Amino acid sequence: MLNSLKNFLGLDIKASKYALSDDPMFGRIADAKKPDKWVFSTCGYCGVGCGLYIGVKDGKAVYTKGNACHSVNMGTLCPKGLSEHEMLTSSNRLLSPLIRKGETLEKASWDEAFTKVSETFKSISEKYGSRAIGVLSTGQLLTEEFYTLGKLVQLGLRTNNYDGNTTLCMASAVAGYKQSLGSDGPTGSYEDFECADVIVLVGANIADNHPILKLHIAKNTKKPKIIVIDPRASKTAQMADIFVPLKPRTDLALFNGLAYIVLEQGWENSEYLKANVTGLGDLRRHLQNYPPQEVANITGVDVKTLYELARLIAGAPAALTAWTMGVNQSYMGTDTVSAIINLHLLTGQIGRPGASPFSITGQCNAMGTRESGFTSSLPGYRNYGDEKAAQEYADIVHVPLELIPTSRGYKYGEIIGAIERGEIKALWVVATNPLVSFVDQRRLRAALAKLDLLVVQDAFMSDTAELADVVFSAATWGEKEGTYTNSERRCNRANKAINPPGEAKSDFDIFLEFSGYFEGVKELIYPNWETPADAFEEWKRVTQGQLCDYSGMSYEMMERSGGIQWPCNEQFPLGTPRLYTPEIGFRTLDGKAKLLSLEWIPLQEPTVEQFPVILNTGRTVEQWHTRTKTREIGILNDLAPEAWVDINPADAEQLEVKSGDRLSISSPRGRVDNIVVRVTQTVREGNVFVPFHFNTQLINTLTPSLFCPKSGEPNFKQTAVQLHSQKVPEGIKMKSPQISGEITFQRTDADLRIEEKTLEQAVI
Ligand SMILES: Nc1nc2c(c(=O)[nH]1)N[C@H]1C(S)=C(S)[C@@H](COP(=O)(O)OP(=O)(O)OC[C@H]3O[C@@H](n4cnc5c(=O)[nH]c(N)nc54)[C@H](O)[C@@H]3O)O[C@H]1N2
Ligand SMILES: Nc1nc2c(c(=O)[nH]1)N[C@H]1C(S)=C(S)[C@@H](COP(=O)(O)OP(=O)(O)OC[C@H]3O[C@@H](n4cnc5c(=O)[nH]c(N)nc54)[C@H](O)[C@@H]3O)O[C@H]1N2
Ligand code: SF4
Ligand SMILES: [Mo]
Repeated sequence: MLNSLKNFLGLDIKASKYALSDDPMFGRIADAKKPDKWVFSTCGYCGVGCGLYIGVKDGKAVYTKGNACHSVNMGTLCPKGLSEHEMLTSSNRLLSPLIRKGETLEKASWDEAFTKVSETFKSISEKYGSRAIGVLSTGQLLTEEFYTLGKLVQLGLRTNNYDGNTTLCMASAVAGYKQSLGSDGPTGSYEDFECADVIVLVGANIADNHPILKLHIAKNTKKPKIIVIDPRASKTAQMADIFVPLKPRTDLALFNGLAYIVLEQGWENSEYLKANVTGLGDLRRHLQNYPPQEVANITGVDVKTLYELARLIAGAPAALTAWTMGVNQSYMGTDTVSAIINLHLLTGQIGRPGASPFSITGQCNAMGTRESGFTSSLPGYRNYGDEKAAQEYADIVHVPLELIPTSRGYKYGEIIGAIERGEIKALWVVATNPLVSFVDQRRLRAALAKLDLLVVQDAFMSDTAELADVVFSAATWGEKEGTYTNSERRCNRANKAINPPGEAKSDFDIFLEFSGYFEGVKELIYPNWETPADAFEEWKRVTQGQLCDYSGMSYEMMERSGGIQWPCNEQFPLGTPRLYTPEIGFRTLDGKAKLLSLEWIPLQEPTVEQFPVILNTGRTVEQWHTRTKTREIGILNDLAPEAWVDINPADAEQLEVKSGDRLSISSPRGRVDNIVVRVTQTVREGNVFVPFHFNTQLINTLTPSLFCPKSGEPNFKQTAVQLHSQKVPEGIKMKSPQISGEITFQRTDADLRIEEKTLEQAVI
């Protein structure tokens, strides 16, 4: 409550020309904005899953306020959460369906839009087969909507060429968990940040991207050792006790090296290994290829630090490793995830408070689509090709077994390839904006131009919607209801606070109504469904007995307790903080976790004379992805209105640029101009960092079509590029390669401990 009041104070001062009075729930509020009611909900941006209230006045959302009683955020919100209601009234909202007439998109009725799309889907199916329809979705719908969409695509439209932006994001974590532990599912809980003795953050810049997680670290009374592994001295690196600025894309070798040292020193947990894992002998042999000096050469992390890291992780009563995109977005993302899990298995750092290999989820409901979405697995973490599982699912939902797909269709990148080849003729894009977020934009744009039909379902006029033949106008967060599941498997309520604008409909209603345009489909897959609650009730039955068991949950219980962590069932009626405890076994056939022998591979697009610099891409706290939601919100956009390039002083000097100048960046795939220079020690020589949010400086023009073969996740984080100064007409180019020079990361604040370290030369 104190936090709530503090937050409001800021707003009150700003609005001081208005009269103030007490709100029974939240204290002093300007009368002009004083809500008539507060609606319980959950943040719709990132996977932290903060609990909040939406303040509604005269049918409009006027406030967003952290829920002080919520275990995830304890009353606080980051700037995006605090201003979330503002995006609802953005000028770029879609108010009705649209159909393309020549060059322009014109307003249409829902019946016209549904008829046009269903007729085209049917004729394409008849002519080329149903798999000529592709669907791309997201991690930002409600679970009830994901489940409804999955059934429509797989059982109604009968195409398995269905994937989502989660393949740009969490797919490597999913595939890594599966190959090591037998199932997807983040193993830990936020409370592990509160009780771990060692916290390792790998390729995870939580200070910008999951800011509220820092509160859980702050609650840790053990003064945990914080280790940050990132080639860039991110804001998160500033809070590290040990900052490990490894060379880009060498994490797998680093974790293999740490595993080597653990075994060499006898620091493994033999008792745990004997009872719980297979593959130790093979791993021991395989790791002989990763002795410390070799790993130091690959990673640029010195041998002494390697021993120190291994000792800290193995010796800690409880160690937590949390990772995000620096690990997942890689051509060896899946195996890097498994290398992290290997180390945790070897040291028995799993299944206990504070001990976990823990992926932090990106989007608000990426978990919901992983579990229910029907893309990388059958609903409820059932595997494709498992006949028993398919039969079980068919029986629960009363459909013939023949309808259940026996294999996964194309992954995101493969869908684009199939469009290029003319194999996929129609694409339905739901709540994702590939024309900013996917790699190799020129290639993507050319592929999309080949489609017979592009349908985009969005709440805003996105870059992709602008290109569509038909647009379905969707409601968004605050205008519809259902559940989100966050990084720690906590399922929470997101309630409807206001009506959608114009004729926009909830995604749930769109799927239900659209299914009625295909004969017999609605009756078969949505028997008597009317509201999202109907989908949730079926979802509970579908998950009963599965690892992601929702059967013991209810909406009412979620609101009362601020969300519930699955599995929640008769055995765990209040939910479960962590997986793979003595009560929850591994989901492999023999019930044991697998130690895997994993090979590090050098950069797949190495720097060359023409492209001597490594481009790293990522995020900033103020913006959300492709900015459809954040670009009109003053407190966010004013702080980060355009892209910038972080460049090391030595490189800046060579290019003769200073902060505030403009650069162009080129790669073998294209060129991006007009990027503001920020000279900084946070990036190493030969490396630059650019946020990917901005269509004005579309950085994914440069990124390669290079994917993890197991997960299909793109390698967004390393692109070989050339920098061109825009100060002189011809431009000055970077010379190649940079051989000498050392980078020193500076202390930025007396209170923040960051090790002053010298780095090995950056260019690989
Ligand atoms: N403000 C804001 N918050 C967000 C989002 C947003 O758009 N805006 N998006 C949400 C989503 S969907 C996601 S997926 C998360 C992403 O959250 P993060 O993964 O934290 O975000 P990124 O900035 O993409 O990348 C994280 C870090 O990986 C580092 N990195 C690059 N290459 C390597 C490498 O080879 N090894 C290692 N160890 N690290 C490397 C980068 O330098 C960067 O600091 O954020 C979520 N939260
Ligand atoms: N270079 C580079 N590229 C990256 C990344 C990177 O680190 N570097 N990160 C990747 C990652 S991790 C991710 S997750 C992706 C994100 O990439 P995208 O998914 O393309 O990004 P968003 O802007 O979140 O797109 C979501 C879309 O859904 C719409 N929307 C919002 N709410 C609703 C709703 O309720 N219903 C409907 N129908 N639509 C809605 C929004 O307006 C927006 O157009 O970007 C990836 N691209
Ligand atoms: S940390 Fe994530 S969930 Fe929490 S308020 Fe910020 S964006 Fe929303
Ligand atoms: Mo993501």
